[in-house]
Amino acid sequence: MSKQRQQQNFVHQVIGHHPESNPKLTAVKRSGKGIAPVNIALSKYWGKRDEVLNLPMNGSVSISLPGLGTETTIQIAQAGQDSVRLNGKLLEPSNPFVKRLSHFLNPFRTATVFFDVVTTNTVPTAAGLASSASGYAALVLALDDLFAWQLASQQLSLLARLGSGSASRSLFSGFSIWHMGRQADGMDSFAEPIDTPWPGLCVGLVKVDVAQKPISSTLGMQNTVNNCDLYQAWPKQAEKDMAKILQAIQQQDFNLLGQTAEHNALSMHATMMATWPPIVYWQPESVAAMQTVWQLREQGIAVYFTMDAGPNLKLLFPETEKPAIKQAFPELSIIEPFKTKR
Ligand code: 2P0
Repeated sequence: MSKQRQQQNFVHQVIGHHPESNPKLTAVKRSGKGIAPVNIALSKYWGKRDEVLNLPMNGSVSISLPGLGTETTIQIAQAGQDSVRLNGKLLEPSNPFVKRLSHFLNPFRTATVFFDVVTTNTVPTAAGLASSASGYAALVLALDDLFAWQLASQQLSLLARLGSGSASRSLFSGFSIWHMGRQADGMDSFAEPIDTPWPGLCVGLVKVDVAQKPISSTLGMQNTVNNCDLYQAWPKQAEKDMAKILQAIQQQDFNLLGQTAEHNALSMHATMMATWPPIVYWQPESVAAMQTVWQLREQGIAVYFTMDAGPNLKLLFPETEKPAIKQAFPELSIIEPFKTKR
């Protein structure tokens, strides 16, 4: 079966669409809108067991960052092609971002239907946070609105996963868990919220470099899975780490959370470095920031870091450590995921 057909079947299975009649793919309003936050994995997703359906080798746990994310509107286009406006700028049809988005939208239309997509990241570009997770989550919410499917969050997560694995976790606030699933059809690989808040937990963004990364996560994972012997150990560790992160959340055990997240991130990067050709996202300033974190811990300050497929660090620390952390990282942007707005 072609890749396109496989993805189409998956989408139809999720939205309950019947090929003979397509009421599910009729826009019921002029435009649909969706908003979704970015998320940071505490126990990471690295590696796919199915590249067509974006099925992960291991489960992952994340935390969403309120106020940082993507807002997207979608409508049926009058012109005979898709158009994408990103952060106010109309992109060329040949732009890889447009191509990926159009490809994602294919299962949601017949050959003569095109879409106008307007998407804005509320993540300052300078924050160095990836936006494909919030981007595909917001797009799926916008489609749900346009077609009035009123899908449950589990279904929305399944659809977002098809756009970008980490997008499956971006439909929720607070902590989320993405179950790896076991089925070949991918219907059991979705994320759901973990309903335990953690008041006082802080996430700090250390910006080392915000330029486009040299190798995409998608390609990085593919190379690691195919060309790294150490990778064999990864899925097992990831599952163990996920259990520890869940325990830390339930017991509000900050050291367990931080230690596990930092170890998990470094282990993931170790598999990348042990790939050939090597994948190293770190820069000298990334290592300098790690050393600052380790020095702070030696001084008794509770702070840990995690890192994704890029050179920037994300710090984890309790609110009580804010003054010391700010002193060591004067430029730090601090987000408090569980702080209620006043
Ligand atoms: C994560 N990352 O769990 C891991 C940690 C990066 C490092 O999910 O190919 O953009 O679109 O499924 O979701 C980034 O990978 O990759 C990611 P695709 P995605 O957050």
